Amino acid sequence: MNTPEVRYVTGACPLDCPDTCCWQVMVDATGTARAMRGHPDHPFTRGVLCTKVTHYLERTYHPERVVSPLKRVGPKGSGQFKRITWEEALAEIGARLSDVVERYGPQAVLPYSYSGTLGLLQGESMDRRFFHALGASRLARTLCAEAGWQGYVYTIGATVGTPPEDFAYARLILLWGTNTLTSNMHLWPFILEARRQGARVVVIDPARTRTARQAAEWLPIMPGTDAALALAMMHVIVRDGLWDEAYVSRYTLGFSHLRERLEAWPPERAAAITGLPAERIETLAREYATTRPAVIRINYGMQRHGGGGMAVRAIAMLPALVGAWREQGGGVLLSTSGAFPVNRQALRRTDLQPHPTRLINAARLGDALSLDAHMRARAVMQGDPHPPVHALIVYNSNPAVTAPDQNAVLRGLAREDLFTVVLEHFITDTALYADIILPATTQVEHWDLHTAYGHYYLTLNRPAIAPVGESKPNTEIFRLLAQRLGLDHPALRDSDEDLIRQALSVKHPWMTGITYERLLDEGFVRLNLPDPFLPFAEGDFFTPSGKCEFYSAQAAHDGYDPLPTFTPPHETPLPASAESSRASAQQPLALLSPSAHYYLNSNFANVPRLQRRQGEPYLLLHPEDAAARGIQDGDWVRVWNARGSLRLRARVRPDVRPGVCYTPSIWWRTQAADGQSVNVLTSQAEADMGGGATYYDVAVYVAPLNGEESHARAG
Ligand SMILES: Nc1nc2c(c(=O)[nH]1)N[C@H]1C(S)=C(S)[C@@H](COP(=O)(O)OP(=O)(O)OC[C@H]3O[C@@H](n4cnc5c(=O)[nH]c(N)nc54)[C@H](O)[C@@H]3O)O[C@H]1N2
Ligand SMILES: Nc1nc2c(c(=O)[nH]1)N[C@H]1C(S)=C(S)[C@@H](COP(=O)(O)OP(=O)(O)OC[C@H]3O[C@@H](n4cnc5c(=O)[nH]c(N)nc54)[C@H](O)[C@@H]3O)O[C@H]1N2
Ligand code: SF4
Ligand SMILES: [Mo]
Repeated sequence: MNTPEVRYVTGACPLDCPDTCCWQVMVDATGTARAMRGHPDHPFTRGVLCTKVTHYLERTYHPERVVSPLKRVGPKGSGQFKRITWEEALAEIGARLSDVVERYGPQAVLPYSYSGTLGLLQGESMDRRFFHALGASRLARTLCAEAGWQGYVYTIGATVGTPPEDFAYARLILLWGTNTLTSNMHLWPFILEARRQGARVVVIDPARTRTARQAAEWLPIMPGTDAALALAMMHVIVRDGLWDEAYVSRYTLGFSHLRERLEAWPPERAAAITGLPAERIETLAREYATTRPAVIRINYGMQRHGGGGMAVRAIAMLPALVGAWREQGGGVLLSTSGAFPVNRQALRRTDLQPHPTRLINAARLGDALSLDAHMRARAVMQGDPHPPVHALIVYNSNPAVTAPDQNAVLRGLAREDLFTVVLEHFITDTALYADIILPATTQVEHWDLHTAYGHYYLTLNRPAIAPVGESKPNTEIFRLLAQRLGLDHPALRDSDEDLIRQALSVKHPWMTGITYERLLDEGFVRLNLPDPFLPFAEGDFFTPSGKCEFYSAQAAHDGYDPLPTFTPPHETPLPASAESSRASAQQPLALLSPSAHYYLNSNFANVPRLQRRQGEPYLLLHPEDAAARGIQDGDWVRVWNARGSLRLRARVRPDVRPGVCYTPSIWWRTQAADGQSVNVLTSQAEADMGGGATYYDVAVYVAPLNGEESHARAG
């Protein structure tokens, strides 16, 4: 394929997506990247990239790309910056950070990063070392997955699940709170293969997503109630003797306790909570217990609720109860991330901390940036609310639009006494508040190493082109900052190649034979797992007992119910009140703001081609809810609660269950006529486990834009 004019460079898609595609970048003789394609030999990518990333180079070569350091010259948020040199930028950051450290102590410095890249190097190596050596506050990265991760771990022990390729063998597939065609599209061919062999696909989602439209059946569950459904399914399975006695007795813990608990969960009870008919819960349970192999795909969307951790904990029990783990193509998949035994400690070097510093919850950035100690205390998970945050360093994240309770976040970012540095590709809504913006490289310009959370391959990302403008990789920027601040530990000077080798330096059977040299040669490598990989066919769970834990002593120790239970959502009005919402415009609706098809969180929202594909932001409403509020399809509506207010165009369709409204996310604030984006409505409240964010557990009021004054402005 390679001609002298054109070469193909292998890399990895860095985005926060379960598919972690292996890509090839076509580079011409001038060193310019021309096109992207999926690696044809990668067994999960199979030669295809999603529409978004096919146009990744339109981000790299975007006319608005930040190509040099910038210094703010107007008020925060005004967007007035002037170009400065790297030397000037580093000198200023060095002086300002040293001043903050001297006056308030190093914990007044808060690093804030999230999932702009999932690369081990650019996301969790030299950055962490720098902040650890400085003694800065630590960040609990809780925006996406924390609650469900914890719930899954109580039951299974680690985030390991059914290999995605094995979905092809399943005969029943429950897509439970996941929009596969949008957020995990490379799983779809395996689902189609299963369907050709007669598999039935059932989608459990409050919205009739593009995935639900392709399924045999859509079960429009009320958000935040999945644990009740799982408990009732288990009730039916046990009541009707459909459980796998041999599997349960050998490989699970606490069945007798579970059985007792399930007595309280007849389908009628779950029906009242979930809004699904009791008969359908019965038949679903029986279908699930009697179809082999049966697989469940849950993803992280469904756990961004007050009870999200418990919901995942309960669902993750189902395959053990019916023995689904025995078969290839049976089981459950939340994430595969727990299977990668890479040496994260070697990358992050927590040992460089002078002492364990305080831990701040990313989902409470608004509170964390407050000068009010009581508010700040809510954000501090470990340690002291003092001192306030006086310096904020943001990279791989755009919290001005992605973090919950946006107005609280913006109040913090607008503090003139807060010194803010943002490492970015663009002047995002967050970078608008920076004192200094540093130009970061994109994935085609730097090295990285990638695990995955939707398959079992490691991928090496090679730079395909030279850095655009004066941009530098995050790793290099933190090396330079360490130098500037006089931090002289040798670990702060390791090269990117050193970092890759350190990440791979681990003795584990699943890593046997996986070396840097082999990755350079092959681009991607499957973990050294058995083939086929049936992780729990014979028990071997990663829990303390080695069994699937229906009863978890660890959960009890951590202050949770040791058995599965239903933890109600914080705000989502449950069906009883949703009924009345149909009668009264005064009643709140549950708001969901899941993944937009052509954006990835807030990435690509500034790429014109993808903006055109995605269209305008809108609010999907059920016709009954729209009628009760006098809203017609196409009307402008106001959506509000005590935290904020937003204008959206109504789309009235029976594609969402009554009592729920739905807006894909995330647009930038600066793109909206009213300067507002969806997270003005979401809350900083935490899920039941792990301090996880609760983006989809939100009550809102909706009214036609002109008639709004006639409605009570309830809080
Ligand atoms: N195109 C695209 N792909 C993406 C992303 C993107 O923004 N755009 N985001 C990426 C990221 S960061 C992540 S974490 C993953 C997330 O992957 P997913 O979890 O699959 O995606 P979400 O859109 O968050 O949520 C999936 C579905 O959950 C439903 N849902 C919400 N609450 C509940 C509930 O309580 N119960 C049930 N049963 N369903 C519920 C929503 O209606 C939505 O259709 O996707 C990744 N992929
Ligand atoms: N309402 C609502 N809010 C949500 C969600 C939702 O579904 N609804 N989803 C939530 C979820 S699942 C997640 S994961 C979070 C994501 O939250 P964020 O991680 O804040 O979201 P992104 O939009 O991906 O922003 C990443 C930024 O990192 C930058 N970036 C990318 N690569 C690099 C790099 O190599 N170096 C540097 N310096 N910068 C880089 C990108 O330009 C981008 O601006 O958002 C959450 N917010
Ligand atoms: S966003 Fe997901 S589907 Fe698209 S290229 Fe990246 S990993 Fe693949
Ligand atoms: Mo995410």
